[in-house]
Amino acid sequence: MKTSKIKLCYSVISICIFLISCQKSRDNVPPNVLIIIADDLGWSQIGCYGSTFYETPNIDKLSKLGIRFSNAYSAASICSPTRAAIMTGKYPARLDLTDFIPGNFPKNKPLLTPENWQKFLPLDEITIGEKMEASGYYTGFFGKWHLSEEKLPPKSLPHNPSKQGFKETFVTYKPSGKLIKKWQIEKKDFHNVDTITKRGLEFIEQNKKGPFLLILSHNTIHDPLLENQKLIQKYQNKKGSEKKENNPIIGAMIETLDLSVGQIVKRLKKLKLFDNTLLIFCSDNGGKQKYALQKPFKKGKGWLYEGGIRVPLIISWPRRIRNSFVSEQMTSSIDFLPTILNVTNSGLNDKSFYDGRDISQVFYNKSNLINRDELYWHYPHYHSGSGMEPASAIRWKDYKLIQWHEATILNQERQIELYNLKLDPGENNDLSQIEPEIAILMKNKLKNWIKEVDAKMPKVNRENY
Ligand SMILES: [Ca+2]
Repeated sequence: MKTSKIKLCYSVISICIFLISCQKSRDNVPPNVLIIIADDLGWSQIGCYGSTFYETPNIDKLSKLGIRFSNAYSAASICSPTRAAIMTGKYPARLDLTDFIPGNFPKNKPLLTPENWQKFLPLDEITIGEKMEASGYYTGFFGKWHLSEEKLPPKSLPHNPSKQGFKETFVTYKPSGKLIKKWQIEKKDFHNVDTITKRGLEFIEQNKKGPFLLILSHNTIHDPLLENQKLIQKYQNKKGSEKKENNPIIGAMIETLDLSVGQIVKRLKKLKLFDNTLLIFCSDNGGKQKYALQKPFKKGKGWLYEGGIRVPLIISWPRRIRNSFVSEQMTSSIDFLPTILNVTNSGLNDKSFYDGRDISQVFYNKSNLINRDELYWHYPHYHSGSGMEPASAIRWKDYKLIQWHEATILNQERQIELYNLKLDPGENNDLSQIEPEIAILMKNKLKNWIKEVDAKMPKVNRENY
């Protein structure tokens, strides 16, 4: 009797050990990584970020399964630099890739902007594709790249994603002028959403044994404003369509994007891959103010006010992110790469330098925020699309300081603006005269950072102004 009890006890213990080890080995299976990048999608243009006009049920559902970040930033207020930051984990200023490619060509401005900025992502930069490929991931990139010197083949080919660690690639372009393809019109796939989605679904299906890194980089909701007429009508007839923050065509474009997210998630679930897929949904910069106000924020794409750089970010990974929550963690596109390397165990012997931080602690323990006080931006150009002028900015704790280079270099008034974002997210009350100690502290931090990353600065235009 006694022996059989001991035997039973041993069996129970063995089963427990077996189950624990199974769970452990299951937890150690490297996750698939999927990054979905929306183009020019504003912080407030999604249901779960507060919009009652735009309909995003699939993106909202994703936020209910993971983390919705309320303090996420794009590394820049325009396309190419943010994309370079996602690829490398570095500040665009450190890469010297500070404007959209090919950039602006302003004339007769008070400042001469740097000319020799980096107009493609150099091949010797080690990208997330290369890192993940080296650690056994199969890599795919479908959609907007915008890190080559020229848009179209054959001139784009030397710097396209196929040269930066992505095995399967398909580069798409926004529908404008010569770039619009016949099939985009015929199939009413104006912004390539269906094409990118289809390629994504095929990739997932073919690589279901994993692990894979897949980047779906959408051209939508970047202009031109084009969508299916019926869908536009739905939003034209909707309550609130007359409000300046709501745009029916943008509404239709966002719905199409949201449907794509839904299709991708559905396929991951069908293949039982969703549980162990780290899915990052983000935007490359704020929404364009010209088309819709970016309430509650000031301005939009192009600007270093919150409307240009505070962006939606949702991360889900059901196997490790067990509870859904909203995180106030301050984070930026530069953090994706170090975070992904860490959670996939791809960065174990990695000696590379990143400006970004691994924020995965937030995944496992929502109260354990990363000790990150500062983020920086540098835009030494004039942005003709939005009216933005050369400036740099720092977010430090709850404060944001913007330094305007024209006023600073020409010794004019209003060189800096200071805001407390917690109290004043709309950046309406400039505190630079009211809290001068904070302003000086942040100005010095910004100055040191500009020096550290060797950021290129504009100069006085003595000849043409
Ligand atoms: Ca963009």
